[in-house]
Amino acid sequence: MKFDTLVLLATACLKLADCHRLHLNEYNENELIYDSMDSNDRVPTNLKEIWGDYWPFQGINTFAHLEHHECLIDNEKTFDVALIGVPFDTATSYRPGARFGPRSIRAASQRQTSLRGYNQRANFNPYTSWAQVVDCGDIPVTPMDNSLAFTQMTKGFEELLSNRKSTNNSKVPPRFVALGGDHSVLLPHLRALHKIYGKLNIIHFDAHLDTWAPDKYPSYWHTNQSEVNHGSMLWKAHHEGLTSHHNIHLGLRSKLSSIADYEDDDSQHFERIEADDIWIKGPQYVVDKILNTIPKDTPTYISVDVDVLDPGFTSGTGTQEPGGWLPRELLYILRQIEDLSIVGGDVVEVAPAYDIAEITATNGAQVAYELITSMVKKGPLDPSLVIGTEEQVELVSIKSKSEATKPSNLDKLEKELQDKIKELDKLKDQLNSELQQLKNMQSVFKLQ
Ligand SMILES: [Mn+2]
Repeated sequence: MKFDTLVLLATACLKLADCHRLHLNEYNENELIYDSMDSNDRVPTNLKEIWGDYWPFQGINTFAHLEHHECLIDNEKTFDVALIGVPFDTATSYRPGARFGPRSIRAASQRQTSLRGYNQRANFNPYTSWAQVVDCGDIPVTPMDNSLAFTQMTKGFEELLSNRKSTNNSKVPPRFVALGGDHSVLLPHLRALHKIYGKLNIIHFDAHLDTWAPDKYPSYWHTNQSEVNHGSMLWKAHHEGLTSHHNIHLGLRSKLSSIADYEDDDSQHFERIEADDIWIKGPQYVVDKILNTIPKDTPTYISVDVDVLDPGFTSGTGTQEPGGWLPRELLYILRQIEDLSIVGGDVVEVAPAYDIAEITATNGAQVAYELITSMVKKGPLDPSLVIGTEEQVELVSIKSKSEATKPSNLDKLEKELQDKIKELDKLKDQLNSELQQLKNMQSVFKLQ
């Protein structure tokens, strides 16, 4: 390169730098803000307006960037629909890790904002309608003692449902979409809802029955607490009298102990939709079956175990079962049943340690969004659904009194069976301890 070309280039570079410096020298913060505002024809009134707009990947993670209320601590604030995390997973029978579900679902929900919250499947934006929708944070649950954990969860849900008020009608409590946690977190939620609404219809999306009696998990060792796990909580709910006679499972395909599992399930008043029904019999069959099973104007709970979806869409869960639903099928069905009286719901079993590229958590966040959409779109709950604790106690006692004087044949049979099971359990314990004694004696003889 010639010398004069080099000089020319150097001069040009210096001029450019000069220009740039000149531009920086002219930079004025106020001008920058007001210039751009002038061009948009508006003047900022506060700092929030200037600094409050996040891109979806920015800011602290609450669900869908919703306002965070510390709902368990603050009993003054009112709200209508809320997310509540339940980070508990020590009732899991296989892969643990769902205690990290709430935070992973929150992280995966970040592309939901009130500005982009319009649900085109529902023609509705749940975040800009009548309802105050908030993120209540988590129930602090111990990972060290399941008995204590269930007390904490039960008290937590009772506090939220019995002592918090909705904005619309002080007699109707807010509604919650719980983020699990393993599936057993449904039980404390149902206990608290039962105190408000009485018996609940359960719509249960899951690969598994979850109505298994505790003895379907055979073990010599047993406590009351060991009865409750993430495959037996619906059995427990039935035996605590929390569920109605109108319940349905959807997406079933798990291996069974035997067909007797279905007979047990029948006795707990569940209809069953198998995973294959959705493509063999079609989505309309599934929708009709739900709407024919669940009475529209009675309190209904929707529980979604993400393992209802095929493992291709839910690697991040504890008990995968091949051959599950597509996310589009689940979302479609959820939209078709939006007109039911949904008093609560959950998304459970998201275990992010096994998740690939946030796929499971993103599906979980979408399900929570669909549940919120349905709750808000339907409008405030009919106050007549609320039975209330006192009347509820009276109703239950009247009912149990009449049942005590005139027990049906079925009730008698059930009682007899339960007594027989208890008797056999005792015998089993006795035989086991005798067997142990014999073994001990045998080993002593061997030693001699
Ligand atoms: Mn489950």
